[in-house]
Amino acid sequence: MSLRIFLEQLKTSHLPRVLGSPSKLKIVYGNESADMDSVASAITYAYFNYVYDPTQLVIPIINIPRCDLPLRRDILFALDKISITEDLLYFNEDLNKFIQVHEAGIETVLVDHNDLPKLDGIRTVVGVIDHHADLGLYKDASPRVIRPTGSCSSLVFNYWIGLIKGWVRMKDAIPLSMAALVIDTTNLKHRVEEPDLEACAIYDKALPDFDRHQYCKDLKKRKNDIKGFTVHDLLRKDYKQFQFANSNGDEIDVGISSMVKSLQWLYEEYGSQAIFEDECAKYREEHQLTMLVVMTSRTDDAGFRRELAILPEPKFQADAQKLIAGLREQLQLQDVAADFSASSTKDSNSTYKSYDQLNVAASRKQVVPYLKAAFETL
Ligand SMILES: [Mn+2]
Repeated sequence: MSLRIFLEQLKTSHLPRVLGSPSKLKIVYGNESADMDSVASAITYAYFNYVYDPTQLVIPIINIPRCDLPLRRDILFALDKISITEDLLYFNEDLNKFIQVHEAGIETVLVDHNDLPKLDGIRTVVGVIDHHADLGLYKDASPRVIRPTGSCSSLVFNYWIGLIKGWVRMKDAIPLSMAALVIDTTNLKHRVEEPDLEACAIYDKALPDFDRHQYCKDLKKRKNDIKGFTVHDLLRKDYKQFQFANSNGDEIDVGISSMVKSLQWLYEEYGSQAIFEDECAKYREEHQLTMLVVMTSRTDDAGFRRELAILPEPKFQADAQKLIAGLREQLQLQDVAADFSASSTKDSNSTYKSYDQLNVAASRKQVVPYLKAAFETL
């Protein structure tokens, strides 16, 4: 059995057999950023589940529209390494179809997130494996593994190896688990926790000739390759949306896009800061957001660096400033140098504001709970 054969058989015989049957359909899906970790966690979970018990099927779903996969060049590269092609995968539009045709209902396993699924018809969460802050939901789910790790894929692997007992039958999917691990931890250099080391020790034993260092470099190169992408492509390439509520009953919708280039690079690449802002404003309107946040990260001569930019809708501008004031200390936000913004042809009505984020350890995973807490006190 290989991962490819599993996916082929799923498509041609298993899924047609269960779809529309009187028993529940079980799916596993990662978070809406559909980054390497979410994709690897979902696919490996489904495969290991099958290796463990071929009578219990779980369908892996990639939590984006099919047309968005080509924006993720690192994922295409990792999938290609184990001969997985896009036609063997399932996306949001496939899930919508399942919800419509499968009246018996759908059971869901969440990997790489632990909040409420947005789609109706998949409210029954039966399993959770995640490394984000525990929201305390689905206390009866089994498995329910939520703990900090560099990569959620490590928790998925460790969970299943405990049941399968031995990596031999899991070996075929290890390059995919390893892709998520090396991307999330820069080949064990950052944010590594015990479960990552545990999983990695087995990966290295199973694939002794595999050059992890080179694999990490190859993947990062593709992840950072945004040649030919529009600003709109970049905004949706690594995007998550949240709804926060405060005690007054106000609700805000906040979208956060992560990008792998500096703001200055983006302004130059797309013509000017004004053009970049304009595209962001269009995206904010398209998604009906109260505020769009852009988080950048990159490594340059000064080391690893982050920036944060906000673009609130005009009527939220004053509150957005208060929110930022609440985050300033935790994220060590600093206003960008004056000459930097003065050089742009900034429209005086613009609500755009950007900051250097000196707390470089805080990725979106940390920023979201900070934002949530700051809004609660607003
Ligand atoms: Mn993750």
